[in-house]
Amino acid sequence: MFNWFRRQDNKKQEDSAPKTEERAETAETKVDYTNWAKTARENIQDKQNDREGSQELDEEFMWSAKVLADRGTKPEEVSSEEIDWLKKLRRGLGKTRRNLINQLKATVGKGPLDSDAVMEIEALLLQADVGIEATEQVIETLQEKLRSEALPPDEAIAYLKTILQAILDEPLKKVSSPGFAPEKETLNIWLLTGVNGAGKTTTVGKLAHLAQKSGYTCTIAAADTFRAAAVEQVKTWAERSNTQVIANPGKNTDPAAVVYDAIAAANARKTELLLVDTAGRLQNKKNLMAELDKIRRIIDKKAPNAKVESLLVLDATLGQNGLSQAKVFKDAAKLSGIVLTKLDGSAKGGVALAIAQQLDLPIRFIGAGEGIDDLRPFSSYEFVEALIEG
Ligand SMILES: Nc1nc2c(ncn2[C@@H]2O[C@H](COP(=O)(O)OP(=O)(O)O)[C@@H](O)[C@H]2O)c(=O)[nH]1
Ligand SMILES: [Mg+2]
Repeated sequence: MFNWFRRQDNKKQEDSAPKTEERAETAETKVDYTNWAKTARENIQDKQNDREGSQELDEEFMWSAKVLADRGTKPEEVSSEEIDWLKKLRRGLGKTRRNLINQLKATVGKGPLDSDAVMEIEALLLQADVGIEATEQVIETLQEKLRSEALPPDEAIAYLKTILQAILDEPLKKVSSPGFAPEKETLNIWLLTGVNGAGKTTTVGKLAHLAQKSGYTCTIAAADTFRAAAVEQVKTWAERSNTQVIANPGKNTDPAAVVYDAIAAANARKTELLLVDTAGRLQNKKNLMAELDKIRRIIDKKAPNAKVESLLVLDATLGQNGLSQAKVFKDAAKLSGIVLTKLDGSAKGGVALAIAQQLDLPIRFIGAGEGIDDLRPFSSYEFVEALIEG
């Protein structure tokens, strides 16, 4: 069974980002992408018995094929779902990319950056919501490189990509494993936090689906007891992936009590992944943080051996504005990672860089649509390729 949480494993860039030269290598010198894409498409069609909606060899397919080929994937290993996801990612970053890429290419390709060019790039990155600090870091690194050697446009862009990827990967240096998969035969508890409307409940639903597809047993704790409709919403998602939901039917019940019950249920049925949906709003911020703290204490007490992760869900369309919220949660919820949602509707996709740089937390999942399949583990490589194509 394919483990979707580990889809990045065994791919070469997880160990080291492709070198600038590798990234700049053209189709002629490296892989025959056209051939790769054709083989991949034939394989997908064989697997699906050529059913309706099979992949076309269009621009999106070619781009996805190139990304996968460059990561060391074999055309025989590729599934239609994987291609669909990359297409979604690329489409999701379309708005951000279109604002960024053409102008960036024109500027970076001119050779050693003069002060006008630097200002142009700075403005472009800020417009994409990369944030001041991360933008400065990019500019400085780029300038340093271009001062020591004049790069042709392709290589300059490729170098820029490695800088961006390095910023996204920086927070991973502090964590024990670069991947983010639940541990088999162990209770993993993932707490989803964030403000109202960020996409927590949707993310819980999508994660339950990924867990089911990847062969994990999963339970959901409906611990948003503040909003009346929240439990129903979570149940609707859970039905789609056949996941058990633990909820308390009473009104305004204690979320920590729901988590308590959910841990008992999870232990009884040997659940591997317990997803905890939480409220994004209470009477005030202080109450909300106190509530999260209480949930956390219940988990530590009732499931001391569980592998606990606390994920903050952030809405990408908010861009920089989401960051200040994030800082509040970071202290209270002992965050271990970020889920970035709504990339599909955002022209501010660059905010991923600001998040990595300012919050110093790895992005673990990204959402690029409202459908159940529209969430996948984050790959800095794919993200940067989709952000700055070419
Ligand atoms: N376009 C898009 N919409 C999303 C995504 N994730 C969540 N949403 C939508 O955002 C709204 C709020 O989501 P919800 O999960 O209820 O947020 P919560 O309040 O944090 O639980 C819903 O209408 C979702 O369909 C995404 O990745 N893309
Ligand atoms: Mg919710």
